[in-house]
Parts: sequence; C-alpha cells; structure tokens
Amino acid sequence: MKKVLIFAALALTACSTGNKKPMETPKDQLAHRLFSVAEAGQIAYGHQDDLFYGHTWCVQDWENDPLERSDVKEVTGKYPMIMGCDLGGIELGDSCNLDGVPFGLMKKAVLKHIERGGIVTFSWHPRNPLTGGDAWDISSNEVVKSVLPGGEKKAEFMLWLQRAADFIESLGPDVAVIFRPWHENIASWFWWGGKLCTDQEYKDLFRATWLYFTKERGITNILWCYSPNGPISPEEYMSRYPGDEFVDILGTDIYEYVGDGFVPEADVRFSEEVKDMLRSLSAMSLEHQKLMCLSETGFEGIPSPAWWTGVLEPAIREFPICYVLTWRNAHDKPGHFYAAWKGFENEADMKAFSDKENILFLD
Ligand code: BMA
Repeated sequence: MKKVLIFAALALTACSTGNKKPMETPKDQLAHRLFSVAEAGQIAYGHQDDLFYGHTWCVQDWENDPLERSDVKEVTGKYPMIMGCDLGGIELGDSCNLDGVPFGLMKKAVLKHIERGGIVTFSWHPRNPLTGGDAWDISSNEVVKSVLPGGEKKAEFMLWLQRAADFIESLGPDVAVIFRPWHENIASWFWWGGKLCTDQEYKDLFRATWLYFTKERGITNILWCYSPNGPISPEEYMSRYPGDEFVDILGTDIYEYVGDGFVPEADVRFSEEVKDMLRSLSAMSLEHQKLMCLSETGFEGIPSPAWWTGVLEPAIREFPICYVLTWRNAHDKPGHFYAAWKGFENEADMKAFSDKENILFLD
C-alpha cells in the first residue's frame, strides 16, 4: 500500500503541467512508463549486454544477425525489459567498447530492443584522461580536477563528452534512454570515486556532463540516473548528489559477495543490505520526487540455489523501484555471469522469477 501511495504522489507531480498539457516528449513518455511500472507494484527486469553475447556465444556478423539470441530469453522465454549497455571506449573513438562490443552492434541492438518494446540504460566506464589508464586506474587523485574548468585535460575531456553525446544522439530524436554516468562514486575503485576527488569536484563533473549534453547539444531525451555503490548511509548518498535539476532516477549498485564465507550467510547479508538501502532510497525518492531503481546487482556465478526467488525477489518486492538490472554474462570468462543460461543448474529458479506477477519481462 505504501508503495502505491508514494508513486501516486510522484505520478501527480510528473503530470501536473496545468490545464494546457504540452506534447509529451520521449523523455516524459519514458518517465511516465517507469512511474506506471512502479505504481502498479511491478519491477522491470534488466540484463547488461543481453543481446550482444551470452555465456557460450557472441554475435559475430552483427550487420546480418537478427539479434534474437539472449541467455535470458533462452531460460525464461522472454527478453529482459531493460537492456544495459556500456559506452566505455567511445571516448577514444574506438570501434568496440571495453568488452569488445562493436558500437555499430550496440546501436543496432538498442534500436531493435526499443522496437520490441524494451528500455535501454547506458553506463560508462571511460578511460582515465590524465594517466591514460582505464576507469579503475586510481593512481592519481587529480583526474577529476584535470577535466574541470582550468584543468589540463579539459579540452580533451570535452571531446570525450562529444563522442559519447554523438552516439546517444545518433539513436534518433524519438529515442529516450537512461544514462547513469559516474556511477559507484562513493567507493574508491574508479577515478571519480570517493577518495579520488572532493564532493564538489564530483558534483561539478556530473553537472558538466549534464550541461554539455542538455544545454550545449540539446540532447534532452535522457533520464539521468545517479547510482552510487551501496550499501551506504543516506548522508553518504547525498554527499555527492548533483542536485534535482540534474537527476531523474535515484539508483544504487549493490552486489552479493561470498568471499571465504558461506553462501547462505552471504544471501542474508546481501538481502539486509539491499533492504536497508532501498528503504533509505524510498525516503529520498519521495523527498526529491524521483524514480528509483536497483541499477546494478547480482551474485557472480549465482552460487545460491534459489537466488532469484529466494533472495533477490524477497529483498526488492516491497520497494517502489521501477527496475532491477543484473550484470553481464561474459562469453570469454566462464565464471563471470549474473543471469542464468540454458543448461545452468539453477535456470528453473530464474524462470520462476520471471513468471512472478510483480516482475516485468518483455513478452
Ligand atoms: C565489470 C566486469 C568487467 C567489465 C566491466 C565493464 O563489472 O564485468 O569485466 O569490463 O564491468 O562492463
């Protein structure tokens, strides 16, 4: 009941444009669609890189491939409602992203997924503009500063933003997508992380990205998602919040890890972390009138026998998140998968998850 009430309030705000309603933009339509999902008590399921490759396969001849294969579809009979893609590599003008996905394939698959009725979200693991290393190169805490006004890498960084914006713009004027740059920003594993820049520098980075896309390029078909790593306190979450003007969706990335411990204990820990985090996210989303989501999650290799129906779904069901996304099924790293695949021992559990009334796949 609480879930419905929160979103009744949000939906009203989203629609209250006075008597004369202007034409809904593609961004508004996407926002309303996501509001409606959450308001109906549902959660859309998403999978990273779903149409590009799976546990044992990879699209080869993408120009001629019908892009019908999906590990998720092979297990559940349905495509994920949300497909995640990563722009890492676009900034250098590379032809493939950091995981070997050709940007030509990405564009084709994004349009195909949207044509089928799906929704797309972009993450971005750009290289380190100061050191030349990757997104995980945390050897310098001057990187964010170097791309801001007065910084030695600002001009080059603007070119990086231009290339990312070119790609999103190339999807067409009617295509709205979710974009969540500068994610997992409270921990310190990316060059824009907690110890790598000040709160103000982080906010400036996010705002500069938003301003470039929105004001300089006029790309307004984006729902901007802020997605710090969780679990963290509400104070930590808000410490780097760029501001209501720059954010449409409050997200968080939380994974399950077992380490040297036992899976059942990890299940309980993860479940508590997700619930705590989504509880505070619910309060923040109500206060700031934003959509919310579990922007990334998963348990690498899914070693928990009933993870989908026994751990994930019970942890998220009571919260008004519009979607949950599990990470990619790598084709070249056998243990690196976050969705079931045909033949995986626990595939029936993911199928049961997909059959739940409150979980939304793409039929
Ligand atoms: C990480 C791993 C890496 C990958 C990166 C960006 O979580 O999956 O293998 O390169 O995401 O997609």
